[in-house]
Amino acid sequence: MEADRPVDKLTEAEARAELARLADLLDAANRAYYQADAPVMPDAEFDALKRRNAAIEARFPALKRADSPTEQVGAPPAEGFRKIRHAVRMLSLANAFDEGDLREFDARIRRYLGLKDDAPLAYTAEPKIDGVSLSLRYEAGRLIHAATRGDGETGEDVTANAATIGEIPRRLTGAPDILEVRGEVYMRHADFQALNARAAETGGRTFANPRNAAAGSLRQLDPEITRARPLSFFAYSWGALSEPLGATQMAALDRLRGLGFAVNPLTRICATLDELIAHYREIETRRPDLGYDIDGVVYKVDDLALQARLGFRSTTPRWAIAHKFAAETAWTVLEGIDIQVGRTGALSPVARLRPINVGGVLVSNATLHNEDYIEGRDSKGAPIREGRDIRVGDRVKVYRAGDVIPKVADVDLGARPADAQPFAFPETCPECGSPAVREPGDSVRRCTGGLICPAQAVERLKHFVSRGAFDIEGLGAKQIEAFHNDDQLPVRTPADIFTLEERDGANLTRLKNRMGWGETSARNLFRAIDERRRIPLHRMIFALGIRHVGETAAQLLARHFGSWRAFETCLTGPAEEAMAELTAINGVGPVMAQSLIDAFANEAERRAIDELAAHLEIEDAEAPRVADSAIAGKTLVFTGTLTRMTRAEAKARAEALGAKVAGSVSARTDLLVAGEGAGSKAGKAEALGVTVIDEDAWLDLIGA
Ligand code: JCF
Repeated sequence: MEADRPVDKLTEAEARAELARLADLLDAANRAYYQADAPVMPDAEFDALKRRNAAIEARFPALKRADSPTEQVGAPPAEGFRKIRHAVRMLSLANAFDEGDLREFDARIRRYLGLKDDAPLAYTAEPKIDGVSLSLRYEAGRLIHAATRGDGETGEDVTANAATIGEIPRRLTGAPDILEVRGEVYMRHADFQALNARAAETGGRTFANPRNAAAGSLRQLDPEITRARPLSFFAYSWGALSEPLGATQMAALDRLRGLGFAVNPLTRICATLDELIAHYREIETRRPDLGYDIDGVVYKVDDLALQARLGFRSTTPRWAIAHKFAAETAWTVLEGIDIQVGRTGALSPVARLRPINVGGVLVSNATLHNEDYIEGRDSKGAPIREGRDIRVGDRVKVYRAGDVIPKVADVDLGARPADAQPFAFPETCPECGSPAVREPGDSVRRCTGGLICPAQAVERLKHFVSRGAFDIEGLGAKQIEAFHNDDQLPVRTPADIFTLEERDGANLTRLKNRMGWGETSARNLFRAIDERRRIPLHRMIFALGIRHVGETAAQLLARHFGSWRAFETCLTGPAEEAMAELTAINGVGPVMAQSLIDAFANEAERRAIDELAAHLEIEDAEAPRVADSAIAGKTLVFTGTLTRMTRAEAKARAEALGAKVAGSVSARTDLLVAGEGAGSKAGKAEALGVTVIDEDAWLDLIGA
């Protein structure tokens, strides 16, 4: 039977067979998921199978199996590792996909530093290892701990496991007193194949690729298992240091090599963009013979003093970029198109594909973006793929670049079945039946059901417990799914999470009997929930899942308002005032502002937010890190030409010291920095009684 026969067309016998098939598939997926690091299908696919199962059960209640997947909560969470807070944040890298992105990266850096196009600016270039990042802390030459990246701020303590890796020294001689070495744990192809071969012989579990094998091996609770796994390590960066490792990236890497770390031998200094590109091509050519997986080339500004001036955006350094290898493509059959409903109600078409290997990864789903894309038009109505539409049954080209979601890029009209029909995009929400509408100018059709739409409610809850939000250990997407569907202990709104324990009662009977949790994992869950009754303001704002408000915006808002009270007061006050205050925040535009105002104006949303807030102690936003800096909390305006740093750098410096930078002088301006040739702004500032200082005074002020 076809896997995606519509549920309402199934005969009873087919339904019985299909329920058996789904029970097997879901059980296998669940096991793979909970044994970690070997998921056999994307979450979205798992969710879709689960929904199909529920739909069949709803139509044939008598066929519901004793082991029905509907009754299964995801397995209780694995015992955790201790958490380690990184002394210096562990960063990720921004991506470049082509030479244009690379030229832009270089131009941005030159602009920021005020360097001419032809001024010398050297970069390092090294292969980007496809493994797991790890931070090693040494004190007085001894390995003190090893932590995974985690969310960049806090990682998992895998010290015992890291200490079993041959390429990670336990002792160093001649090292700085405090030294944090960062790098990538990975598995070589030969080791990976041998490991899988052994596992297959002994009936153990095999891994899909070397990256998963490395991740799974590093995150073993028993270090003896890690010891038996052949892991390797390349050092490429550092965190806290008691003294500098060198003046340049390359010198620092040489020092690490001298201390006994493996540094990738293909790391080079490149003096020009052309040299970077040449080295990229060289690495790409050698990629098949390296013996380990890489997914691009990392470029870094070599001069560490320049790196320090460039600093960071929210999660990535300005001085580095990962140049990813070009995408892989493959042809397969489009077996179906499903519509997924996201957190903000967006209806996303997902291609169900006959599974196909695309550059080493088995792909069975891909995005089709939106209805215009399926029809062969872009958002402005211009043809894409020369206007060819995409139909179920078509032979399609699948495109996969790095870790982004694969997409359907093209269609082979010559192979189109005679009976293939144009895809009819639904105009009602497949999850709740509410009208799905497209606002003029929006390429996305959205369900208008809001919180009454179960799909939106569940996605909102998943977002609520996700990493940058409440990040509740033991309460992930799978558990949310189960709790949401549960008729005895339902979690329908975020506030419900905080009443779970109370609702279950002292004996936890419902959780234990009905949902299959053990005493310990239930207690751990409630402890993890209790830990989040105190929450930093920025996490609270991000967790609300308001459209257009991502992690960075939530940080900006938290820093601006300082307290939940101030944030809420603004958003529940007169809309024009809220709009004016919000859009005055650097980085907040009218679209985001309107989205915030709308969320707080919606009665159901408001109720959910108030009920949640009643369970929480929301911590005020941290005063800017440098609260004692002379300009913390002040509003600055720059005018005229600065000679020692660019406007961009001055602005970033001021913001890092807790100041706000405005574009024009007003009564609210605290300080005007007037460079050479300052004009009318300086006059206006004087008229308003605003303090005006010159560039030298500015440099003194920030201690430059
Ligand atoms: O090889 C890597 N995966 C890799 C990751 C190499 C680097 O030089 C990196 C990195 C992540 C962050 N450097 C940074 C700063």
